[in-house]
This record gives sequence, C-alpha cells and structure tokens, in this order.
Amino acid sequence: MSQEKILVTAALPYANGPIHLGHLSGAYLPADIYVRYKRLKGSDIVFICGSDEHGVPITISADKEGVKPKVIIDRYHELNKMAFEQFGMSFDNYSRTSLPIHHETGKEFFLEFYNRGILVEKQSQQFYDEKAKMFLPDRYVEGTCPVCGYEEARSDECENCGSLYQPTELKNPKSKISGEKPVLKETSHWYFPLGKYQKRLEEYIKEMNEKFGWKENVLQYCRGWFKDGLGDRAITRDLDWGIKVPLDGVEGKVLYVWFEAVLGYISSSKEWAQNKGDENLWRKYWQDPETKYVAFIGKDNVVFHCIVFPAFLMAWNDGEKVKYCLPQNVPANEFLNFEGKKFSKSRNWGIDVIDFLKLFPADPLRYTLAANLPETRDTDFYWKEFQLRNNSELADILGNFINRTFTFVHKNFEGKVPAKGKLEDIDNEMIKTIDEYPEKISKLFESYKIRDGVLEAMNLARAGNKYFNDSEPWKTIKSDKGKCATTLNICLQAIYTLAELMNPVIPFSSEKIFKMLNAEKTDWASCGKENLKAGHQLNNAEIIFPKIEDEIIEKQMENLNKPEEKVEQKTDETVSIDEFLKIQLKVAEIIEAEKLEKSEKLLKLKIRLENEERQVIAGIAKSYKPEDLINKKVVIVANLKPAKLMGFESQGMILAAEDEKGGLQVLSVNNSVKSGTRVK
Ligand code: B3M
Ligand code: ZN
Repeated sequence: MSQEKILVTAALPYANGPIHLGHLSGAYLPADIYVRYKRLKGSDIVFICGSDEHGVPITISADKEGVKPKVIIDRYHELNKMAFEQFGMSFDNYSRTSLPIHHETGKEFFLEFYNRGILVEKQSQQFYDEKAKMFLPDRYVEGTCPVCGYEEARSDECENCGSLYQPTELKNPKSKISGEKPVLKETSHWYFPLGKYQKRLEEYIKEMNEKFGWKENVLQYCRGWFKDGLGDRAITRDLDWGIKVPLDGVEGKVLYVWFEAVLGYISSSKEWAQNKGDENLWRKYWQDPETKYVAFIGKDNVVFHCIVFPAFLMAWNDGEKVKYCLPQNVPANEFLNFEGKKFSKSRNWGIDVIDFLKLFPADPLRYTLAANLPETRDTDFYWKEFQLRNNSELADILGNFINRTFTFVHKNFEGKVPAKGKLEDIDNEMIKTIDEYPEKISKLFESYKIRDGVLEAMNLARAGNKYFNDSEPWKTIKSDKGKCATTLNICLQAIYTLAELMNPVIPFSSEKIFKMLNAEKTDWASCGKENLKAGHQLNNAEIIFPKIEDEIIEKQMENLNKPEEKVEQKTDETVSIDEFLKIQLKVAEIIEAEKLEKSEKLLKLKIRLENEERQVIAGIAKSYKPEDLINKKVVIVANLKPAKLMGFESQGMILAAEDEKGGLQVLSVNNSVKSGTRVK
C-alpha cells in the first residue's frame, strides 16, 4: 500500500486569552492523538496550527488595557504556544496570522476573487462614532434589546433573551468607545456570494460523508445552514487592525477575520516549508488531490470549516491557478463544560491549561480528557473524575501491571526478558488478545472515535492484570519456573504493546515505559507481536503514575468555589412574599409539540392557559419526545417577558428540574387541576 499523505489542521485559537481545558477537548487533543497515531502508522503527515491574531475581540482587549493589539497578541501567542508544548501538542508548525507570509496569502485570495469578478460590492448603513471617528463593529455598540428591553444588549444579539436582530433595530445605541450615541453612516463592503456555491457545497458534503463518514453532529449543523439558505457574506470590515484591503484608494478597511483566518492554515504550512528549507514543500500537501485533509475544530466553528472555507477553495479552484484540496473530514467536537457549568473567565470558573500544568503533569490530563471527549454531546471535566482516572486507571490498572511485572522480573530473572516455554491455553489466548488490539484501536481512531480507542487501550492493561493474576507467577516461580518465565515474557510483550498503543494519548509516559523496556517504538501493525527477545536486558522500573492525594484535589475545588460563593451571596437574598407573587406560576396544558429542526434541545410547544393559547419554546427535547407531552399539565412562568429563541417567540417558561443523569423532568400536576390555575 502506498504511503498515505495527510494534512491535519487544528483551529487557530485567538491570541486573546489563555486556552483552557475546553479548547483542548474540542479540537486539540483529538487532533494530536490522531496525528501521533498516524505517524506510528507510518503516514506522511503534517500537522498545522497557529494563533489567530486579528478580529474585534483582540482590539477590544487592547482598548480595555489601553495598549496596542500587538501587545495582546504577543502575550497570548507566547503563552498559548508554551501551554500547547507542555501539554504535548506535536504541531509541525505553530504560526501567527500577523506574519507577512499570512498577510500575503490573505491578499492573494482576496485579489484572485476580486480580479475574477467573484466579489460583490454593496453599500450598507453602519454605526459610526463621530467622536472617535470610526465605524463601530457590532461588538462595539450596545443598547436596549428591542425584544425584552434588556439594557446591556449587544448590537445584534441579546444575551438576556437570546433574540437576534439587525443592529439598526437596537434601541438607544451607545458606542462602547466614547459612550456617545453613534450615527448611521453609509459604508461599502465586499461580499462573497456564498449562496452561489450552496448546491456544490451540499454535493461536496454528501460525497465526503459517503466516502469518509462524517460525524452526525457536524452533518446536522450543515443541514441547518443549508436549510436557512446561504447568502452573500461580507468579507471586509471597517477596522484598523487586520489585513488591509489591498485595493488602491481603499482606506480603513481590513479583510474580515474569518475570511483570512482559515487561510492561516495555508500560510502556516508555507512557513513550515520555509523553515524546512524547501519553500514549495507545502504544495506537496495542499495541492495534491491525493492528500487526505482533516480539519479538527470545535462545534462553534463548523460553518466556517464545512461551508465557508470549502466555498473559498472551490472559488479559487474554478480559476486558472493550481488547485487546493478541500477538507475530507471535519470531525468537530461538542463542548467540554467544567464541573457542570460553562467555562467562564469572569466568574473564574474553569482552569487554564498553563495553570493546570503547573500542578499536574500533562499525561493524566490528556488521559482524563481523552476518556471523556465531547464527541457526540457536551461533557464535563470534574476534578474528582480527574483524580479517579489517574489513581484508579492510570496508576492502579496500567501502572500496577507494569510495576508488578518489572518488579517480578528484576527480582527473579535478573531484569532480563525470560524465555517463553511451552504455551498453555491461557498463554495462547493472551498472545492472541495482545495481537488483536492494534487493529481494534486502529478502527476506532480511523473513524475519529478517539475516546473509544483510548478506553479500549486501557482494556489491554486490564487483560494484562487478569492474565498475571490467573497465571499466579508467585506460585509457579517455585513450582514450574518455565511456566513462570512464559507468563512474564508475555506480560512484557503486552507492556511493549501498551507503550505503543498508549503513545498517542500519554506520550510522555509512553516514552518512560519504552525507556524502562530499553526498547524503541515500532510501527503500529507489528506492535502487537513479539517485540522483545528473550534475554533482552530491561532497565530499572520507576513509578510512572504517582497517585494524586485528596487534599490537592480538594484545594482546587475550594479555589473554584470562592468567587462562585460571592456571586451566590448576591442572588441568595431572601424575597418577600410580595416579590414572590410577582412571578405568576400557572398550570398550563400542552396541546401541541414538535421538534425544532435546527436544535437538539428545543421543542416548540403550544400550550393552553385557561382560554388563551400560547407558544413556548422549551429546552427539553433531549428528555421528552414531542408525543409524550401532549395533554400533560405543566407549570409555567406565565408573566415572563416574551423572548425569541432560534427565531421563534416563546411566551412563557416551563419549569423543570434536572435529574442525576442530567435529564430534565418537567414539573407537572394531576389532570384534575384546571389549566390557568395559579401555583402558589
Ligand atoms: N480563532 C475561533 C476560535 O478560536 C477562531 C478559529 C479560527 S480557525 C481558522 O474558536
Ligand atoms: Zn432581549
């Protein structure tokens, strides 16, 4: 079989803050495990990443600190690069989008589209701050939500009620820069006609899915976008910070960050090639139709990687120049939450990678995150689970198996691999088991079931312990030394295989195990075979996975609770009966229920309140089938301000409680209670 040529990219994190554990689970760890695995398979692979250094969030941070954006990006580029290194990310290149090589690439794409007449120029009204003399990007304007009246709403979306609207609909708009009321001023921008590519994009995704099996969550997101229909997308902005629009006479405009950030994969590859001393080397991957291109991202980036970026590449490829490959797969993950809640910098909820690695080595974190990757749904990081995965799995299963085997061999066989003797059923079975694992795990990794692959690898260590126990070498050493030697030989072969299979997940520990074995990695296919010869001298054993004590975990949990408690004190005030009665809780009967196409969580309900019918959007789709809700009498907040959710108005809120498994149980009352009855 010819060598597989693979290009892997991982989303370029904004150099606007430190990366946290959620980022690792979303895109980086799965990408790294996949790449390390493919390297062991002998693929010709290049792994690309870098900092995304443009965009409004960065200029906002800079304004807040009163510094230039460069100060922010330099700080976080270095910090994140270091965090990734310590975490063991094995990027071949980690670039930055502020580099000239990237600016050139961005301009090249823009001009190619511009010159070929692909772009559409359009006038629009945009907020302008007359005092600061600048156009205001959406996030620089706040005001009163036109739907719920929330006073700190963003210009195009309300954090309070979730409504989306046009910036021009915002009431009492205020510039975040000067505090003044901005005026609407005419501006012009260039748009990429995404709609024209919709049909081809749908076909492309269909084909890739048929050939390479895309993840269901990713397909779902794409279907949602297609269903809404793709339109023109502005690819320029009125801003100072970014890649200047490369047209004569155009001032104060830059390329929209999402237009150029995805091209950062290409420019990072160019930089990698330059560093390798062959500046065309990147073409070997990007411009060869045989390349397997896999883009790892988190779910919030799906539209940009499955729709926008492929459309750019299609547009480019329609021209005369050498063509680029499109992603063959985009195995996006859902999100990781932290102890049951979203990561939040302002509430100090969560932990940054760099801080985590000051406390613990990378491998236990890699293993814990890998064992719980949000591949099909959101998952959580829990400190207790981290401790448990380390102590009960890495230490007690894998570490223990290695340790007992090494101790025994050093004590009884002078630290040399004992020779196998006559094989009994139990030995043959274990040899077969070891041999099956590389293929088993391979299948899972190939289909991006990284989590299952990792958990499966630990099963080999479990099998090793069982084999050790059942073979009772501590008895056979006295009764039948040949049999004992066979047992230990097979255990050592298993450890060798484990060191290799676990290498993509816990690379630092894997290195240590290989060192203890006094051996080198081999290729994936043969790692399940006999790799250690009889008589081979082993090195001394060391403890690879020290246990994590309760105190250190408890301390982390306490730290976490401190700022939370403060927040709670505020909200934990008692209320008077009058205040409570302001909230009208009422019994309502559900008369219709249907799923909202684009959402996994939301149901659209029609409810009856006495003589009145209302529409309510409820986040209970994961716990209830629509048909199971019909005629149910539930409790709602009847005087909640109406809000729009995913474009649908919701006139009330259904009360529900979360059960142990995270499922929701709606509060319901017996059918004898009339709808409209007040709950007090
Ligand atoms: N920087 C968003 C993010 O970090 C964005 C990704 C760019 S990938 C080309 O989630
Ligand atoms: Zn609102």
